[in-house]
Amino acid sequence: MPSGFFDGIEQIQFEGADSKNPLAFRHYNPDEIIMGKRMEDHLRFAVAWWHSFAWEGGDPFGGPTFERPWYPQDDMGRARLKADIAFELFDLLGQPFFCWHDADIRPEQGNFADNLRTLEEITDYIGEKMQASGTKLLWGTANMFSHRRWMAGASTNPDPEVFAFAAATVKSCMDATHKLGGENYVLWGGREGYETLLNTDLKAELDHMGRFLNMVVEYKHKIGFKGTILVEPKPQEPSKHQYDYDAATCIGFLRKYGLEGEVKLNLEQGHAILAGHSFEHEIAVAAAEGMLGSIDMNRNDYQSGWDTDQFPNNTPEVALAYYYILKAGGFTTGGTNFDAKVRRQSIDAEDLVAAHVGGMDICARGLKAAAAMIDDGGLEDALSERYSGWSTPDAASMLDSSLEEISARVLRENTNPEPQSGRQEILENYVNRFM
Ligand code: XUL
Ligand code: CO
Repeated sequence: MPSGFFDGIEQIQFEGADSKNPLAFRHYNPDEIIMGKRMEDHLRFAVAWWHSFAWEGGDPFGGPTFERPWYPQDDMGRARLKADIAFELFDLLGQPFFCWHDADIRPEQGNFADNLRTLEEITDYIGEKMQASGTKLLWGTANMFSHRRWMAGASTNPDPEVFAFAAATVKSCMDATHKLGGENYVLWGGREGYETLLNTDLKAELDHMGRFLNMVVEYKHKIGFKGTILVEPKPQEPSKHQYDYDAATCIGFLRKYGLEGEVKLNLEQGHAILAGHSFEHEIAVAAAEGMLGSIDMNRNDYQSGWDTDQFPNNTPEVALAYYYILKAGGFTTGGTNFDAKVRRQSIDAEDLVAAHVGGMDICARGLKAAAAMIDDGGLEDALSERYSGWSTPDAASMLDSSLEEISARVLRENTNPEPQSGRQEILENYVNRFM
């Protein structure tokens, strides 16, 4: 028996670019073949349990605005109802995956034993629903930032008992993810950072975080979890300074603690913007190191400077992100998780559906534009042309020589390179042809 929450909303269909139906896909056509692969298998969409079902519509100036039948979220019966309604949304959208934090799916009981018991109970319940619907788990993660115990961090907390609580919590979430066949396990260090250096032993905290992540990898192998461990960079918010600042910082951290072959990155559009980067920059940095894992798709409000987690609605931005993902070979275990929430005034069930429909459509449109650019090859040709000087044997051998040898040659040949145009506007105009 359906809950009635989505009454009046039919399963979303692909109706093509000319459709005027606000609850239809105009571009997301799961079976359409793009570069030899089904669109659904390229994009690997996931719905985020936290934004769609756990967030109640509050902001710093006011409390909840949403009224949902599964509130208050402090009881197992309502946690099960929330799961029922989540799978009703999945059935309407037909996206292949979802993601959760432990605290999204089970009530917070205030102690570890009860949190573990309720997590195990809801894991089994969700497992049955997954069997019935075919929707899969892209990743699970632990919420180690909301409850007050985490206020000074989880693995970086000055109190070893909080480190221990974090270790136990992550173990329970990895077990649940493994049980549900999750394809990745994510760690986002929301409070793994600091508010003020005056009370922070930065080196000790980094060492604890490095050891913690090694324990996660050791446990992954111990239980035979075949998914990918992902860390998610973000420069600040909630901490003033977060250790996983951006992709480059995370890559340096992973190398320092010997994890470069074990852990990849989950990159989020809004976090890239907060770090002063474009999304495609973060994707390209991770891809260059073979560490591109998965993405959290959203956008920030560009005026506010906050992590507003809005649904994506800008095709050129999304297209460039997928361009660099396709160039890197596309997703393996990763996918496109909508780490995005409807606005505080969007209180209807229809808003929740429409937000995902629009987000999926924008991503599909971006993917098609990205694939068309790859197919056309214009950007790749321009790159080859720009770097063609490096394909000569003389240029290549320069990298194996020394400053003295190079300097002697520059003097001998009296070289004086002629500047070349970077052709930025021409390339930007080229990209716009595909939007
Ligand atoms: C917060 C954020 C998280 C992570 C998972 O900014 O992005 O939702 O994706 O903990
Ligand atoms: Co995220």
